[in-house]
Amino acid sequence: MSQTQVRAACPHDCPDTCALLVTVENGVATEVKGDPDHPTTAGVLCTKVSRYTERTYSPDRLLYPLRRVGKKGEGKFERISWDEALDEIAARLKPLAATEPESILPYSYAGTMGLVQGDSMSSRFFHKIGASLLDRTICATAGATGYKYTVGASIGTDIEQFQNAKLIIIWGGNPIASNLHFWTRAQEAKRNGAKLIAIDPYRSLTAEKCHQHIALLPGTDAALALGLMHILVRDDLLDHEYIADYTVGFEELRQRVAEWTPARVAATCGISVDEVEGLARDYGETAKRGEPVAIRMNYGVQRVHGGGMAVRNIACLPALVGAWRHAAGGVQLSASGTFKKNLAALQRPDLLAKQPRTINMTTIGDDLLRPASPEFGPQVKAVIVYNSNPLAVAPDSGKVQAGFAREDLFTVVLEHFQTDTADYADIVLPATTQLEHTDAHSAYGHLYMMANNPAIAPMGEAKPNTEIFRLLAARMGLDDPCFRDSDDELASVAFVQFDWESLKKKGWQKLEVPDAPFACGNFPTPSGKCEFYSESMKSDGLDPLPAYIPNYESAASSPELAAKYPLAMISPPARNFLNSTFVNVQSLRATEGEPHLDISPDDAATRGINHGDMVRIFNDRGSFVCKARVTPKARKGLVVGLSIWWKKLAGDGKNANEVTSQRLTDMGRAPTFYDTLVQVEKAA
Ligand SMILES: Nc1nc2c(c(=O)[nH]1)N[C@H]1C(S)=C(S)[C@@H](COP(=O)(O)OP(=O)(O)OC[C@H]3O[C@@H](n4cnc5c(=O)[nH]c(N)nc54)[C@H](O)[C@@H]3O)O[C@H]1N2
Ligand SMILES: Nc1nc2c(c(=O)[nH]1)N[C@H]1C(S)=C(S)[C@@H](COP(=O)(O)OP(=O)(O)OC[C@H]3O[C@@H](n4cnc5c(=O)[nH]c(N)nc54)[C@H](O)[C@@H]3O)O[C@H]1N2
Ligand code: SF4
Ligand SMILES: [Mo]
Repeated sequence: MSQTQVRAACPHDCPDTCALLVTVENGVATEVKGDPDHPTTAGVLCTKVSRYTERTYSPDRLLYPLRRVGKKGEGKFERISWDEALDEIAARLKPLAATEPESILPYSYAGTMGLVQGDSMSSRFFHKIGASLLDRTICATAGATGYKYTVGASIGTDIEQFQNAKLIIIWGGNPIASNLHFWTRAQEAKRNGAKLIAIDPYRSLTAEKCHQHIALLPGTDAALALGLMHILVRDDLLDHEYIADYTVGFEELRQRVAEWTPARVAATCGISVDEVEGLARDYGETAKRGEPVAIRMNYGVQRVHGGGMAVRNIACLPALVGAWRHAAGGVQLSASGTFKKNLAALQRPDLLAKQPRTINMTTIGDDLLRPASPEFGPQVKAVIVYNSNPLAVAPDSGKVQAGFAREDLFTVVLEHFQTDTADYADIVLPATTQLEHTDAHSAYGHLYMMANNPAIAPMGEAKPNTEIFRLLAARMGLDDPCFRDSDDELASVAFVQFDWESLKKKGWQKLEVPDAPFACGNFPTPSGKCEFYSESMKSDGLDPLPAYIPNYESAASSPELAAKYPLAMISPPARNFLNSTFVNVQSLRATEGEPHLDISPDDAATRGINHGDMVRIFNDRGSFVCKARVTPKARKGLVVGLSIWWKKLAGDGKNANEVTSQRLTDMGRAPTFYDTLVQVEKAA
């Protein structure tokens, strides 16, 4: 019997990007475990990925190309050969590429975060044919933009420092579910005497385990941060030297935050004045004592109208109190900007003959239904989906579904499984999983470059995304030599200055960066300082100072809508799923049970809803049905539907995105999933 251990990396859209060790016996992967030597993984994987072999060897894996034989959405397909599949796709795409290439749209996100199987050969292909560009906004661009205006780039506190902080604010994140290895560090900090505070409208698994939980109304974080700044200034809990040396706009900021009295903030956020005052004191006084204060901000704060501004306001806090002086102080939203990725070499934007239009993935519902027009350009006539499941994950799902149901739309889906989206495909192509292909990874929650070596041969006739686009390029007659690069050649240019051969052997390698990135300023902003006042925002038509932008949908900003739909709904990640990935893994779905809606005892009582009742959640965009859990975890006025369910695995074939909207954030053109008013009633 032959047994080997292969070094790999977790491909999922999770900040932790764990280092994996895959045990292979006689060509079969028998175990996937965490590398004990990798400092952040420390030998531990989440339940999802410790079951990765169950997913890879699932009897439901797509193993052959398929052609649709039923109606769109019905899920009836026949097996065809790769030659037939490629011929048919080329025959459909060629005339479009020759006449109006922008009618072809790639649709992809982060099914794999790999730099090779993500966007390398695929981008080259779409660039060469002149397809529409996709604005990949569905997750993080609001926050990334707000952070960039303030700090300069997605660079922050190293996860490997958080255990040394004396105060950790977990702001809009649920790390027990979505950033497990950060939670390990926070626990260590707690054992070392740190206080943990969660800021979250919902009593999440994480909020439950912190010393304090501040349950503000969704979308009011920007106001809370303004209130904290007000108190820090009022009580002189500031690091004047840091402010003078490494920030711009303090005087303007001081005037702005004067308006944000604790009483006004408390009323805006739906919390008590004591909570605002106490949080400011904890933060400012701990910093004043010279102890590290750290914020783990996460994406939960930025899925609302003013999400970019909320991130910007929070990102101002560490500079005010000089928290950046400490390696364990500051804030982390994403570490992705620390990596020097070589996207131009991977994706070759130089292959573009001219700049095509850009379509925002968040508004795919409307854009698939849009006719040709001078402003929009040609109607979308072909969509190639890979690494994404838009039918389940994109907002305003009724429209997304109607768009994909268009008989005249040609849809190709590259997938591991027959997802909701694959049901609408004309051609489905089987893709390899992380155990079956090569990749190079950066991360957004730690500072290691990672290598993924293939552990097993591709299942059935599955092929890596890269190979599929290589074959398609050949079928389309694209003969540029760049379409012949192997996955190893692609991986070897993934980063600026690194050695792929040695990374492959070692599995991971830490970036060489200072422990405390902004201890002495050096912010990558235009001024080189932390920008309380931002000229760039001003020239982009935004308020140059921290501000509060209320939700589109709230009692305060839209009272008429709130009269009809009085409950704010959020739909953050379920612990055992990863977006819509893993929903079809039986053991993980069994742990999650079935789709639920958490509703407060008060809101349930006024609606005659009992624990376990089936309820209908609705607004003008749509509705879905699931089981109510009456629980004080949801504050009054809030309902929570942990996500993202496959529609076809939910009782009524619908999920939370039936009611979310396609409206965009204040900056970054991102979705507003958590800016949604609904009504809830007992289902008939
Ligand atoms: N297990 C698991 N892990 C995941 C994922 C998954 O689906 N499952 N998804 C991955 C991806 S793609 C991402 S982007 C991250 C997302 O994970 P996080 O960055 O942690 O963000 P969210 O899950 O959107 O929300 C986290 C918390 O924010 C809260 N929240 C909602 N609205 C607000 C608000 O207005 N203000 C504040 N302060 N809090 C709010 C929610 O109640 C939730 O508890 O996790 C990644 N990790
Ligand atoms: N209501 C609501 N909606 C949300 C969110 C929310 O919190 N609430 N979160 C949003 C966020 S943060 C995000 S990031 C998006 C996530 O949206 P997506 O990035 O679309 O994530 P997934 O749903 O996990 O779908 C990824 C798909 O890629 C496939 N895949 C994985 N690896 C490969 C591969 O190598 N090749 C190919 N061809 N396919 C592969 C998987 O099988 C899976 O079906 O959803 C967003 N939607
Ligand atoms: S999903 Fe996240 S926690 Fe789980 S193995 Fe992958 S990187 Fe690690
Ligand atoms: Mo995300």
